[in-house]
Amino acid sequence: MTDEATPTPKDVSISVFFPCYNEEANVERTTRAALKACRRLVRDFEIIIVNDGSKDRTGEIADRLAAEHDHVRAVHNDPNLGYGGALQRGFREARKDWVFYTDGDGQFDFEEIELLLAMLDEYDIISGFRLNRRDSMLRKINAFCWGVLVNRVFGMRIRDVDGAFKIFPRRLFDEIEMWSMGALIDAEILAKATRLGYRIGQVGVHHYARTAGTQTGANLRVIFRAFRELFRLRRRIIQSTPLRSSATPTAPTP
Ligand SMILES: Nc1nc2c(ncn2[C@@H]2O[C@H](COP(=O)(O)OP(=O)(O)OP(=O)(O)O)[C@@H](O)[C@H]2O)c(=O)[nH]1
Ligand SMILES: [Mg+2]
Repeated sequence: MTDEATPTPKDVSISVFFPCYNEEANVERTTRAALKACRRLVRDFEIIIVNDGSKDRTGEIADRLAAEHDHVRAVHNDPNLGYGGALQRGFREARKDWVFYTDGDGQFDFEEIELLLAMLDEYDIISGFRLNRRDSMLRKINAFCWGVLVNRVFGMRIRDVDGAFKIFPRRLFDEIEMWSMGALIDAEILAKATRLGYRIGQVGVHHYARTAGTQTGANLRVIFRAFRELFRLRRRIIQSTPLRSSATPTAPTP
């Protein structure tokens, strides 16, 4: 008898990656969660741990996990390149038809990739928005204002631009160059994809409190850098990225 709760793995090939900066307390758990979800959900996958110049044992643990599991690869930025530099590395390393990324600290549930996969027939990109953002009120207000600004600046309507739970067709990264080394990387990619005519679907996903490791994403240096980059980025994107009405769809994996 077939177990109805376990879907047949979907016929897609997917690279799953997550950036890790000083995540020695999380990287193993995150990798195991990614493996479990991918085995259940997709036919063909690779998992890429992007160790972003960590000063703790993250790199060593990532290399051990890669040696233990055929589907796992570890890549290392040395030195640390920042959040944008880490995402860029993951997107460039991806070899499968689709690329999914999330954070390496376990704040999202890999099993919810299923929600994104279910929308791939209709959209080119799926962007997850946090249903129950587990952050302080101040951080939520900052993020809301930042989101309104970014959407206005780039003419988009994305509910959670920085929600780290997105899937892209890999061919997008053959079409665009990525410049942002900081927190603006998500906005940059979505803005370029929008101009190039990629259809972006959105779905709510759950967000969990960080249970280990230290928070760095909200520090002031990161926020100031993002503001400075925003307006420079807008000028450069308008100059360099053509406006197209629709993108070529990703062919299903044979
Ligand atoms: N802050 C930061 N994170 C990086 C960097 N490179 C990779 N990362 C990873 O990017 C992900 C997001 O960073 P977080 O510090 O968790 O940001 P956040 O989720 O906004 O903040 P928290 O509430 O602390 O979890 C984590 O998996 C980090 O390990 C970097 O240079 N700086
Ligand atoms: Mg986090």
